[in-house]
Amino acid sequence: GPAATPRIVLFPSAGMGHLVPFARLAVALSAGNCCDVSLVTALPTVSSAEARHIAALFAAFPAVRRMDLRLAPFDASSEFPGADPFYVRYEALRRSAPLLLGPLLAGASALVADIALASVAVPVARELHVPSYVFFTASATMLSFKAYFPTYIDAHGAGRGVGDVDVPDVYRIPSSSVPQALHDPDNIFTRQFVANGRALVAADGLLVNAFDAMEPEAVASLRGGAVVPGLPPVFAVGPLMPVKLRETGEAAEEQGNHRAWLDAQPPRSVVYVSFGSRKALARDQIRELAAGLEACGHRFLWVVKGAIVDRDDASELSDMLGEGFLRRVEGRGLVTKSWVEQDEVLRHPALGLFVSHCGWNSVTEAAVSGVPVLAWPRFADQRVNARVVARAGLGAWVERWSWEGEEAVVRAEEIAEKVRAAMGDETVAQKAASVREAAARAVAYGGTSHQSLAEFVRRCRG
Ligand code: BUP
Repeated sequence: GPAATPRIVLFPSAGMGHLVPFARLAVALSAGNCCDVSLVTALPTVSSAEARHIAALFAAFPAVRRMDLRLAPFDASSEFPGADPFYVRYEALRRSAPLLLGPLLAGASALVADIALASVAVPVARELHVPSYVFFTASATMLSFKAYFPTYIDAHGAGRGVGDVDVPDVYRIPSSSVPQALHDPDNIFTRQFVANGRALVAADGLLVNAFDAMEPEAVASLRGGAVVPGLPPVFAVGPLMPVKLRETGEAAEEQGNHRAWLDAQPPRSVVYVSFGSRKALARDQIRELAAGLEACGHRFLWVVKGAIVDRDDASELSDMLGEGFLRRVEGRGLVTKSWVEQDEVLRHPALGLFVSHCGWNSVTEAAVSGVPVLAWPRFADQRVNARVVARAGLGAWVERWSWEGEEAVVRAEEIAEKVRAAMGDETVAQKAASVREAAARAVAYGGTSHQSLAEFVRRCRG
């Protein structure tokens, strides 16, 4: 009979690092591949950035169906005292998912669940006879680590701290690059991580926002069965393309200012500095970074974050940065606490370097734009991603610049020196440009990622 339109339900977890790639996938499937797409939105969102992004997405792409979930307040304070609010949200979603999924999946041809929900969503979808796919929003290398980690734990036991983890045919991840939380078996993140890792074999397929040419070992080893035997098909569909959304109100005004300022700067002259949407730098590190940017002599655009959840961030820029800083760098440096359209910033011709925490979305955006990265990973998967960046030639990683807490504050002089070196490095710029070309080939018609996405849609069609 005629090929039916696949009805695909996308179920993200929480945080911009997950919502952004899910929104891109929704648009790629809906506008790009004629699927009937629903996006589950759990309300209230943890951050206000998520609420704005959701509103802008549905306004721009009315064909994407909205499935709102009103979540009951979930008090995790006794069970997981002091836990990160985003991980607490994952837990709330995981506990509600068995009840919620039935109605959400009525008539669906496939579920695409966020990795943070995998161990709950995959078995429930199976019971409902709906094929389930897991979307991994980080690197293929990290996916290989996640898939392999339960095997490592079974062999070495949990609770003794985690040593180097030799992911078969991918790479030996040094203990120092293993996400910090995983050294503690009782951590909320560790429990979720191991359970979700075990669930991968039971899914009908895995989607990852990565592309073959950037992480050839990881993609090949996942597909070839070296990492874990019996994994389902792996669809490397990245880098998923940023979608143009219209900001409104104050955010739009701020963005107009950034754009106008960038337009006035010479080509490849600006250092863009951002550590993502998840964690603030320590106050003394913010001061050192300010001094480093001042000393490096280059123009810069710096997104400063003062708190984990944006709504809690009441700190004043001038207090964080120190007396007189903003005045001294006026004209040469732009510092903002508000959201910037990062993918647009990175594609601006004035951009010369991206000092980044290496959240995976940021890395994919740097790859799309060919802007070299100076990697400064801080937690979770970021050291693993930083190594991908360095190995792929997208940028440099100063391995000493590292986790918060374990490492002394990185001093201004060293920051200035490394920024100057990276800005003057023509080889780095050329290699980053070739990563951009490889990314463009992957997503172009007939490219590896284009084909992977088409194959995924074919399977959903049944
Ligand atoms: Br901050 C900020 N503007 O001002 P990552 C972030 N972003 O567009 P994270 C903006 O949010 P996880 C801003 O372009 C990227 O798409 C950025 O995701 C965008 O890091 C996304 O880079 C941030 O993966 O999330 O936020 O630390 O830890 O889940 O990777």
